[in-house]
Amino acid sequence: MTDMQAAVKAALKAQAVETPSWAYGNSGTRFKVFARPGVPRTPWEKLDDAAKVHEYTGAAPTVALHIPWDRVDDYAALAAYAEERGLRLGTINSNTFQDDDYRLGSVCHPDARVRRKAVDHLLACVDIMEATGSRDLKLWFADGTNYPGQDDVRERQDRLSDALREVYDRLGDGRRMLLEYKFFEPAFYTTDVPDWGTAYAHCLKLGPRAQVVVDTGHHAPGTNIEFIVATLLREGRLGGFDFNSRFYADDDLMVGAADPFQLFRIMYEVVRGGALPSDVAFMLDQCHNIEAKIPAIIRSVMNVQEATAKALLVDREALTTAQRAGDVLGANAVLMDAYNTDVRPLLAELREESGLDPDPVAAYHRSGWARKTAEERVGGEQAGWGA
Ligand code: PSV
Ligand code: MN
Ligand code: MN
Repeated sequence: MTDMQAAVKAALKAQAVETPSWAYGNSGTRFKVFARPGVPRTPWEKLDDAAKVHEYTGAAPTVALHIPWDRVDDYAALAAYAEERGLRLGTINSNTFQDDDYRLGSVCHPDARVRRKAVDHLLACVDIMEATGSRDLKLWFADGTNYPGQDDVRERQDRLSDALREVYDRLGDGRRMLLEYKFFEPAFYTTDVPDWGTAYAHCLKLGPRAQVVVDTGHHAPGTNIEFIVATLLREGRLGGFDFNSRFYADDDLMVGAADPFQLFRIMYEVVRGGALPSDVAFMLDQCHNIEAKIPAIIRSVMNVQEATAKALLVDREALTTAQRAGDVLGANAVLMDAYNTDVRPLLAELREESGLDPDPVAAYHRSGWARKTAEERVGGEQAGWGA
């Protein structure tokens, strides 16, 4: 084994991908939600499924919660349950978008009563973090307007700023606030946190524990996401990723499925930016509408690993030499050589060295978990996006 291969393996061994609780539940489009036998009915059962993903990949030790989709009476008990399964509870995602009161927004709403209600929810999430031991609070706001003149867009920024300040000041020691942007939807004219620049400006004002989250599905077509990643890393403000794939808009398909080359370019900037390892959170934010959920999540973790492996294989010295010499094609060739490397044997070897099956998807299918859960999880209501 060359030094390079050993270094690549060590970096891959240390990489962890956080899976989202909601990806284990049913989801769909506004046209139809296709229910699947065996889908979890409770947050506890979602953790049972997440444990399978970690068991076969060895790379998914934490699970993000969405509040109130994952509301339980005792969050410390949920954390203990996760621990018994070799997991930890991860990022707490707030939800200020599924209440009638939020028709005109949440923390940016023109009515102070609604703003108070939204901020109180965020503060409740801060309390939950203390019970779960979560490091990160992830905020995404559906706030915005649909029509020119509907509200004062500058004043909405002031309201947002006040809300973020109150929540930031309540964060416990070592906790972080991750602010997620999205350029449209559900609002279509203005969105109150539409882009990394707006998120970054708020984070900068708040303090160092406020960081930007890049959801790969939240950009206009053609946006150079790796440039955003490079910039945020350079400024020390990249909190993490919500990984998924898009063909059109916020499709939430498996990461690395629509555009594996883009994922590689993003991971190259992560490696280049010295962020592997780092505090950057590598999270999935996906919904599996027509496919089996657990194998899709396993595949997604593998896709992140493959893109990372290729990024780590870039011959940085050769690249720098070509870049400094102005060798346009030579530099491009160095990058493409790494991208075109088949890293699957390397990852299979790595898994075997860690006592895992080299083929996590096949191992999961052989386990009989899908059949067992379909037989056992009968009665009750299956979890779904929004429940
Ligand atoms: C919004 O589109 C988003 O990406 C946010 O992260 C939400 O919390 C998540 O989707 C819900 O699926
Ligand atoms: Mn997201
Ligand atoms: Mn999204």
